[in-house]
Amino acid sequence: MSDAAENKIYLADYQEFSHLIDGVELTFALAPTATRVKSKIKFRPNPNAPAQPFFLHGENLKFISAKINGQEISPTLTDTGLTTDVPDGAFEFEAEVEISPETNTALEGLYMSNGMYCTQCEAEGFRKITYYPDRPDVMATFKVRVESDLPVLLSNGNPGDAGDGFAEWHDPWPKPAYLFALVAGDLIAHSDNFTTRSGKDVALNIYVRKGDEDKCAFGMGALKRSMTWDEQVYGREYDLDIFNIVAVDDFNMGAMENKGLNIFNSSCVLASPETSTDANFERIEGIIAHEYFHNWTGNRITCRDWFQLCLKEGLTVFRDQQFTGDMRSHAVKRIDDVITLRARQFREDNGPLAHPVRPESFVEINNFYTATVYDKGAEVIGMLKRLVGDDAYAKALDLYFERHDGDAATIEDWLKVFEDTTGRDLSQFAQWYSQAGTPRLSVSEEFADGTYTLHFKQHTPPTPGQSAKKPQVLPIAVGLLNPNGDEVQATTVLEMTESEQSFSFSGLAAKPIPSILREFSAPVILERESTPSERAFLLAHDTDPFNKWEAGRALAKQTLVDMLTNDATVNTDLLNALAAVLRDDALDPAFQALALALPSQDDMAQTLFDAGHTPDPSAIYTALETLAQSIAQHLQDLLPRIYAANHVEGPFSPDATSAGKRALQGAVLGLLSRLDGGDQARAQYASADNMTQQLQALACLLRVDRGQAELKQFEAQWSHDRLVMDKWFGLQSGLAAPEKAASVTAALTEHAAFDWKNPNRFRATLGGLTGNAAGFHAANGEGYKLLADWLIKLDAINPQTTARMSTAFDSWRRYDADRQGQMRDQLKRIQGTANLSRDTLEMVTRILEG
Ligand code: B3K
Ligand code: ZN
Repeated sequence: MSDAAENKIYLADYQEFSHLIDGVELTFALAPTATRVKSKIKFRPNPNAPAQPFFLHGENLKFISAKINGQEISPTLTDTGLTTDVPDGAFEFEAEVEISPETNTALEGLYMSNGMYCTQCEAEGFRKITYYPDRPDVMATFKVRVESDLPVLLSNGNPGDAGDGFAEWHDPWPKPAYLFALVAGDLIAHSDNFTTRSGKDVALNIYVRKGDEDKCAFGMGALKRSMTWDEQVYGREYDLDIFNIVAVDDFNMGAMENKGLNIFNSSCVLASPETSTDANFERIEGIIAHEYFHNWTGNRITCRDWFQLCLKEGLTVFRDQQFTGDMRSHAVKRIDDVITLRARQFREDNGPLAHPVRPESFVEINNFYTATVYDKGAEVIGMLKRLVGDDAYAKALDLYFERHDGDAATIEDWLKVFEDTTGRDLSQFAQWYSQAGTPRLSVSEEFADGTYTLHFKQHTPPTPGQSAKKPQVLPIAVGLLNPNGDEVQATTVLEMTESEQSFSFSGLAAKPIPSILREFSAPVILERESTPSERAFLLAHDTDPFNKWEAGRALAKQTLVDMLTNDATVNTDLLNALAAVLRDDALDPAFQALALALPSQDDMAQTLFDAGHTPDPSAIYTALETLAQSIAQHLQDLLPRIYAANHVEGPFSPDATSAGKRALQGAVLGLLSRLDGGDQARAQYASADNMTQQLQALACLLRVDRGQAELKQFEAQWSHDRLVMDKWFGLQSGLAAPEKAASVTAALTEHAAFDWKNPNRFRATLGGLTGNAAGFHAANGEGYKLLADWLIKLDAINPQTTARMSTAFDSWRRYDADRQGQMRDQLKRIQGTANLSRDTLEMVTRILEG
């Protein structure tokens, strides 16, 4: 890692900051290129800190002046901060700096988006606003005065004085600087209120740009549902008089949980039936819940240092997953979450970027907001809950909130509340936080004299920097079915702690069919030999909805692997099993839609690679097309009936039942279009009164190489709506035929509406290409080159989004020598770019060396 390695930060080097803070006062005189920030900070020595020079972070700040106890000082200034001599006891530090929000294209710190000022401080953006100990374990109360002629001036906490050209805010809850926020703009509020269960009134507002006010109602409902749920399920009440959400168009990620002032990417809060799909509605509800839940898991209890990021993110993801399950369907939510986990986290955990849920070193912390920290972090909590049981989990959480409210805590603190609640020794379980890589769990079985035994073996392949792995604690939820399809053993959790371990079930009349890893009870790759007919049996009979779906998924994957490696024809067990799923009216349509969906190209590439083959992206694409065509033909008599039966009457509602029917209709439409050349899709497009169905139809048409007229119509209809136009861009790069994907994407980047500085538009367009696996990996290397060209260009203005998108190359070692060479060349070209950001340099270096 050469240069980058010199700036590595290590968990083992943690030490406390020299001082504690008794209060912070900030005054912002806003101006696009010359905002003045005055700070007054009351410091007192921290008795627990080791001796160290007094250092405040500060980056890209124009220093105007600083004082200690009213006396002007001349501190030592560097690119990263300020050092000065300080008195022995308590003192007041004052500074004045100038910053330029308008030219801040990195979207970190204080920046501008469409004439509005906003902030993003997590993880280390506050140091771009003023000099400060910008670390999560330094917590303080903030008073903020915002001066500007703009009509809406917001910050954290409760409102104070306001008048012509200014507003003051006071946040009574001590917080780290990463939770600081400020917004100023010409905004409209969609307002409501909420009474907490102890009777406290809270004013709620969603602030948006003019024209977006009709897209706030769903988000407001989601916020109120989240507030109620957190009271009912976790006993957590809101703690300020006001809760504000602001929608911003230019944002590097989804949303941010700043205390009392959540800032959202507009794509994650604005919703209407005409412009948002069912998936958008569900995601918006989930993200609003996630940010709201951070008020307790993240804000009231924060992280001691950034290595502990999973403490707040894993837990908050776990909580938002529970919430969505409660609001919609647990079965469907679990399947969706596992699909995402495998697509993002397993890919990460099995490639050069693999790292533990709690990493031990980093160069740029923004590169560690990963699927491993978030999604595997949530899986670890799910396992813990399963191991200790629901009651103990609830008790442990109560103790966590009681013991650590107001703390900057660690994973050790988190595990200790579980140990204290249950008396369990969690030292082996703690390895889930420190050991990277996805365990492989293999199983063989034995049946004799009515006793059925499962022999398990686990091993975790090496990951960068960790060659030797230890066995993990695995909760393996198992059920048994008899050959008639009746359940003879209800779900029971086997606790595996060794490399090899066996578990027996006695008193069985016949050899049962096992359903292993129900609900996907541990984030492992299950390796089990099985036959297509046994998988079809489980798809028909398993009482666990996750494993029922999983049986179908495994059957489809097995068929595809056989087609790709043995020239096999499509397996008829799969076709018959899918027909049975569609005919079963007792099934939830959302589940039926999931059962009809095929594994992704990327999933197949990883599966083949794991099985010792070199994946050919073009062959995978063709096999998936062939399989979809066979399914369509096999189900052709059923499809029109299912399509009609799932028509949702009446005005659009985004509820789970209606969304499930539309999802099934969409899946069926995809198959029908392979038979009718897109006629039904064209009819659906013409009559659609909501974005779900309009977009489904357009996607189906593009997949069968039609829809050019509809694409034009769509553009004319929606050119005024930036979020809908993101879909228009993404659909074209995402669904272009493999040989055309790079040229279609290149043409899109020439389109007048391609604003490459807007992260949503950039991600939609280039992310569409990278998600189009056969197109991105086209043998001529055009996809790789186009992405690298754009990453190099974007890095100069927005390192965070660039670094994030460079992960498209992280699977490079899976492929043939030509593709490997082409990807390596592009990675080296990026790496060698002059003035490359620390963010992107760290990522491409890890990808190349890992
Ligand atoms: N905590 C923020 C993510 C901040 C990302 C900084 N690069 C959003 C969330 O997880 O809720
Ligand atoms: Zn979060």
